[in-house]
Amino acid sequence: MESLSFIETSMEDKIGFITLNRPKQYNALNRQMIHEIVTAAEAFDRDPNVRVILLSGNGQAFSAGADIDEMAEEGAVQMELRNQFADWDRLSLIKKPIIGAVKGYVLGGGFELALSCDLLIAGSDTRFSFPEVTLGVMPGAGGTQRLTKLVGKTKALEWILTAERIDAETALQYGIINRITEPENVLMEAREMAEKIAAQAPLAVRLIKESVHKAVDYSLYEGMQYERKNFYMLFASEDQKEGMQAFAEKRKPNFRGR
Ligand code: CO8
Repeated sequence: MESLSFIETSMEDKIGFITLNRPKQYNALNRQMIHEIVTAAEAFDRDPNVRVILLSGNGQAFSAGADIDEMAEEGAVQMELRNQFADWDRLSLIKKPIIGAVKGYVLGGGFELALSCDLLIAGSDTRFSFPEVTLGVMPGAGGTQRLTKLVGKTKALEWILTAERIDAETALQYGIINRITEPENVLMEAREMAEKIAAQAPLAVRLIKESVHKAVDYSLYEGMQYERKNFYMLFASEDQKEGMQAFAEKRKPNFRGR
């Protein structure tokens, strides 16, 4: 396991683990920490031995959001000049699936980080919220956009305007998370899901992720065209031949990601 300043990383069974490691501050996200998360995710994205990325947090909470001490000193011009959210944009470009294993508080920027994952397993104790409005600001790393696209305008407005805490059951009901489990089992469940995905053909997984994400932004027609191109592209892969040959030979395929 590699320990950076604010995160830990490791790799096992084709899964790249990124663990937020600032438990005394409920994994509050400072700029350096976001940079480390994204840099680690990009390294796993490039590593052919990694097929899925699993993001979790040490301690009781996934993350209590942006580091308020750091944020309190910010100025509008300096954030613009720094291109404050460039790291977050890079996170959206990760091609491999990211599974978030969350528990406890998932607040503000922590909620936005969770919404940047492709799949979410949540502990039954999880509380999601956007408390920015109580601090005189608003979500800035995609919260108003991603939550609205996920649950619709009605609930997004209610939750972001009131800073109400959403429990795991409600999050499941609105499709924010995939599954609920006991908090102590969150990592294990996420890992089981990661293992299932890691066993599939990596190129297919990659293009499925890309195509489903396009469905959120594209018209149905554009999305169908995009899907079709990706479908055709998989027939240029060795794994397509291997997958179909293995089916005919009644054996398990040996996917190699090419
Ligand atoms: N930033 C900095 N420190 C924090 C944060 C935070 N977000 N959350 C908790 N901490 C620190 C506390 O200051 C405290 O430190 P210390 O022990 O040195 O005093 C320690 O963590 C423990 O916290 P509490 O004593 O408050 O513990 P409680 O169990 O009483 O309460 C809560 C836990 C409910 C999580 C509470 O700490 C809280 O409300 N935290 C703030 C939550 C919040 O408002 N988050 C949103 C921030 S705004 C935001 O995320 C904007 C996103 C913009 C883009 C994203 C950029 C990354």
